[in-house]
Amino acid sequence: MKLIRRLSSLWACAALALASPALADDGYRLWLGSAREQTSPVPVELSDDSPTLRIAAEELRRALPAGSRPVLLARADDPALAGLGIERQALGLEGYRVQRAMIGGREMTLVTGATDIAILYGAFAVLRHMNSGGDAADLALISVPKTRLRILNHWDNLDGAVERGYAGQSLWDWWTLPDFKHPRYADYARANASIGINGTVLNNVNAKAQSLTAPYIAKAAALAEVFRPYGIKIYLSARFSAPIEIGGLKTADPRDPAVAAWWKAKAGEIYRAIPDFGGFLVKANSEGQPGPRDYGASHADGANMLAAAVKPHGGIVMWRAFVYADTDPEDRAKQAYTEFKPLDGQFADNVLVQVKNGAIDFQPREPFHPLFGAMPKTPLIAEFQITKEYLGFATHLAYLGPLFEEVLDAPTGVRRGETVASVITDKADGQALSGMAGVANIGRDRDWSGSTFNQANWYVFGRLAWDPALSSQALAREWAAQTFGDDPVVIDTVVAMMMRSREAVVDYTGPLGLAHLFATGHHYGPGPWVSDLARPEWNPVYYHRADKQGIGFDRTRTGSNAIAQYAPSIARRYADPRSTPPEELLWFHHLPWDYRMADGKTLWEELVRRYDRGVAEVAAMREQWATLKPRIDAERWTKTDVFLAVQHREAQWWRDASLAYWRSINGLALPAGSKAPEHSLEHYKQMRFPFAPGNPH
Ligand code: GCV
Repeated sequence: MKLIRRLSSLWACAALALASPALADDGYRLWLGSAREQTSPVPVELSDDSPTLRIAAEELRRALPAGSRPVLLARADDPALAGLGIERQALGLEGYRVQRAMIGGREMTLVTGATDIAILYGAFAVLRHMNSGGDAADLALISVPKTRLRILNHWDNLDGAVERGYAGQSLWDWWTLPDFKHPRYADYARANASIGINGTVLNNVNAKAQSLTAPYIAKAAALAEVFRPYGIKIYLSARFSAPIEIGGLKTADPRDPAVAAWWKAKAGEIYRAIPDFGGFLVKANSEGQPGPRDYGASHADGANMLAAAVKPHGGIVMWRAFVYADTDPEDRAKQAYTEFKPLDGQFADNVLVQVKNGAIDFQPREPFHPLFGAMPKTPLIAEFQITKEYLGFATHLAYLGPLFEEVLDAPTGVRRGETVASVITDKADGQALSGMAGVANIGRDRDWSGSTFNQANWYVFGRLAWDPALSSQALAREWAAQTFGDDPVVIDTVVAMMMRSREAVVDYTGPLGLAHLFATGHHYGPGPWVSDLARPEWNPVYYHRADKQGIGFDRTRTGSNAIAQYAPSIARRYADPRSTPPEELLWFHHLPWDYRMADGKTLWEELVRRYDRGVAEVAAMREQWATLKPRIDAERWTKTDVFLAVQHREAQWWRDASLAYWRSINGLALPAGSKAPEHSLEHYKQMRFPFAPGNPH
């Protein structure tokens, strides 16, 4: 009996070893599964020939298990499909349908859509289905994207550095382009197409005018050629003063006809090289960037002038609403709304206003931006940050699905049933443009995103941009299964870790609605004490306003009254600390340290409890990950294990430094059971990180 048990446990170990990848996995393949060694690949037929359909066929041949039904890839208007009742209109240009069908007397799996790209999306949907536990025998998939534009924003500089990038140098090797098209460019496009991303802005919004010169247009055109069969359009960030810097003009005033003519000619030049160029993204009059306000013109004047230049070619302009000025004493959280809301209705029909998810800057938690719902006559595109500028760079594990979902699901209160998601998705009656943009977390690191779990943030962004109604938890499962294989223990454990991870970061960096407490420049470690920077709103003390009596930013009527920028029902909720969700409490209220929370604890006790909870969550993640050691390849397991140890140490650092500082202000003792910070406040204040990655210099 003993021997049998021993043999069966040996067998179990061997089976586990076989089931888990024997070879190291460097993460390059992302969520796309490894190709099967196919001795007799499933027949995949094309009703027509095109580079895109060939890619779709190749993906299916590589991945479908032998013995699956033959597949037909056919456009929805193909006569062979007549009689199948496919509603072409309902699929739009990018929607796909996958079903079992009798075609020419044979039972086949049909993958169809109005365009080749839709069919490619359908092919990837089949793979997703199969690799996340779906059944090949019963394929019936249908999906139509809810947004038109699903775009990555690369903050990549021409010298190869990536602003707020933590995964190595820029993917684009500008030096060897346009001659050498590195194979990773196609792999990047493939990964994006697999999750429905259909556009990419190649260069940083803090743009150099040179990106619009002939040599760089040729380089962008080479990338566009690689991306085209994958349905990915190229966009460029445009520097508003380019007519002066590379055009020899004396002004960039959008109302000057010579300036408009220069942009028109420039657009013509770009479209001759890239006929399907998507258009421009612009950061204007923000953080030192030039813009129309330099000439007394409005953001609408600037955007419309550029929009007129690309309009004849079918291009668009994404004009960022991320503006705030050091000359403006108004609460920074209010400035974008104050500037843009009055411009509603003044933008050309090929302009979208690009609005960050919150009114400050990609904090681990921010209430949704009040511009959502406030500009009904203007298409808005929501901007999220996939790269973790404020959530521990590449090393900390923070799955951003719940953050994206929380914002997308937020009711605006403006119209019945309206949410942020419904503002930025296609409307039955309305604007032709809609979309989601994500600041990419992709670089030249072998695993693309600096860590395995960061790949999940790229993945969830694409999937939610396709359909914001998808659940972040379901997407975590989908990603985990495709990334780590079908072991249910791995999937359950990984998903549990992911779903709590973002809240853990909130807890150890800025609980209860505190925000922007980061050290200067690099935004990595804590710096709640910082008060010496030139602009008031660059200093953490501006945001937390802590003094002996209390803490928090009063954004009610007695303070900056930022709450008045929300619809009345939302403003009413935020007006009273009792009805403000605890997670957003100190974003909206300045409260005494002994303010009583709903459960009777003081604010101070609750704050400390949350810092401790954040550190404990990371400790728990480490323990959970440790249990997976025998089930995951050594390379990915070890990297995550080491990163979790770093995160644990740094969560403790965040908690200790923050509490040391708060105590220096309020003089309060720590609640019973809570450990004193390891070092003095001075110690934390002295810490420096001169070479932290991603920091613009
Ligand atoms: C590209 C924040 C970041 C900057 C970034 C800016 C923006 O301020 O720290 O690096 O600049 O947002 O979104 O324009």
